[in-house]
Amino acid sequence: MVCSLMAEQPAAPSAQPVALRGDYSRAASDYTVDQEWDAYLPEDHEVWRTLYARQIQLLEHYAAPEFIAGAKTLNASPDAIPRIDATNEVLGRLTGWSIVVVPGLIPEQHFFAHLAAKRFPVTRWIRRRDELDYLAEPDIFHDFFGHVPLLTNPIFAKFMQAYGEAGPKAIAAGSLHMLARLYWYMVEFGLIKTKRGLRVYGSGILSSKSETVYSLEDPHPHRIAFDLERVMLTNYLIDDFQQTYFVIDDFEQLFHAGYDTDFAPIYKQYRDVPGIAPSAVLPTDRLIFDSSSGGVADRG
Ligand code: HBI
Ligand code: FE
Repeated sequence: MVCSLMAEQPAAPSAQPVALRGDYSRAASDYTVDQEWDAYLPEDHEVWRTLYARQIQLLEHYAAPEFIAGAKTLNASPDAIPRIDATNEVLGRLTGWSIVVVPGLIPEQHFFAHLAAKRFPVTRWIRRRDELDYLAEPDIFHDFFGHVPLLTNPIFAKFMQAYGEAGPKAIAAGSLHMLARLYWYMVEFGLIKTKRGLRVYGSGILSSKSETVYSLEDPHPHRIAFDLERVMLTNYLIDDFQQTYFVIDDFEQLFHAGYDTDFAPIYKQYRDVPGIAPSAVLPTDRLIFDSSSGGVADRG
């Protein structure tokens, strides 16, 4: 098991059900809690320090420039779990987004409502030292380090808001699984073309040391040019490296797909169509081959 957020998508096929770890007893009706920063233990901050140190040095080579810029702007402490109040002052000025602290995974409709209101839910707790590489639920390292940097980017932030706004209709249409695939492949595991070759922007990748390297350098996974319907039809596995990564040209492409699309006809058209296997390559796919010496070549 290599991905750091096995239970992130409760509806996904999972090897086994996961008992949620957070303390939900003091959560408000929108599932928010106080961060209670002073209650973190010294070993919690030490785990943050370890994870931060090994991921930050990977960013320069692997992460999208927009992600790196966002991480720099947020200026999270390498040494201690961030104080969410302080982050919110920076984030609010930039894109009007804020972070709310939650006990862990929250029900979909609440998750969507927060995003639609430009609030990103970040889990309060951090993993233990014996779980640095494997985690069954998102923790504050995944949520904060992986997701918050791109919320400083106005275009990406708008996509996230549009995703939240799309939630209730997907639930009503019985098509949550199709919308969730968009989040999975594009928010958690997305790649992007840059002038210097492929880079990672997906949170699930960038909060995992091994998948960061694997996603760009391993010859096995397919890297396929983004196509909204293709993504929304593709199944995923949540407890291993991805077999397919989808590649966007830029964040505008993602934003337009999320914002200008009426998903209702897509839900209807594909209602009874089985999902595409995570390992499949279709004749219509445009495969992306990266030449690390600069430039991205399209073939297929
Ligand atoms: N809750 N805290 C949290 N974080 C998530 O990423 C999350 C969630 N609840 C539901 C959910 N994700 C997904 O099922 C939706 O994106 C579909
Ligand atoms: Fe996530």
